[in-house]
Amino acid sequence: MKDDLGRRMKQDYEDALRLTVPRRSYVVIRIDGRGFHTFTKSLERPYSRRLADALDQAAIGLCHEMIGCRFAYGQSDEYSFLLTDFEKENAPLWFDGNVQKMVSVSASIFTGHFNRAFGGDKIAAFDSRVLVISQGAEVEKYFLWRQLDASANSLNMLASAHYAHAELVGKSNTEKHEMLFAKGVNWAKQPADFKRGRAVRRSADSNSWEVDCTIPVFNRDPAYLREIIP
Ligand SMILES: Nc1nc2c(ncn2[C@@H]2O[C@H](COP(=O)(O)OP(=O)(O)O)[C@@H](O)[C@H]2O)c(=O)[nH]1
Ligand SMILES: [Mg+2]
Repeated sequence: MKDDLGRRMKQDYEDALRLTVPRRSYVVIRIDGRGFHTFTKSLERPYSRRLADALDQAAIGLCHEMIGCRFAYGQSDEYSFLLTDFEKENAPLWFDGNVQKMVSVSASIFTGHFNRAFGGDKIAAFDSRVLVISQGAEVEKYFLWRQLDASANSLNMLASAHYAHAELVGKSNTEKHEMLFAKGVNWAKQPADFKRGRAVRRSADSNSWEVDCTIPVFNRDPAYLREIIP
């Protein structure tokens, strides 16, 4: 009776929402801080090293756990992970591509590691989403897009550290650069990882994962991503 009931519950209700990532595709998982506009209120502006370090620790923790993880890229309150399953025949796909497992477990591992590394009383939460991309060139564009977002975010963060919100409304990027310049602040001279983001890559012996804080501008140096994306 119990086995029959279980089988029926699974079939009728669990299987109904079972979504699976297709094999031999590029899979990207992006994790983003929930309501971090509020969570980061008391943190250093424009760039909180404490926040970046905790995000990096969480990303490393997740890279260790995910099967087929190749690379991770992080900026602001987010991290994107690239997973593949096609370098070898029969290479496994994390949770056999079960989307619900992939998003829930990635968010929970990342959240656990982040909160341990960050400390403090407040509990941070993260959402997670899975993207399937069929072409390597498009994966490159994906990471290009996130890095463009890093530049835009860092300019906005820098501007809002020197000007009130009302003064910045409707201002173009060029105008923001000029306003900062008027106060002797140069966006170009800010730390490279603040402007470009950070990567987590396998170490040379490929036994561990390490943070790369000196990544290039992907647009200018396409070899960096092309070396990583299989
Ligand atoms: N103080 C501070 N805040 C940051 C830093 N990096 C990201 N943030 C905040 O994180 C937020 C992330 O944006 P977004 O994900 O779009 O907004 P959310 O929906 O509130 O999480 C930004 O609005 C910033 O306020 C940082 O280095 N220092
Ligand atoms: Mg967020």
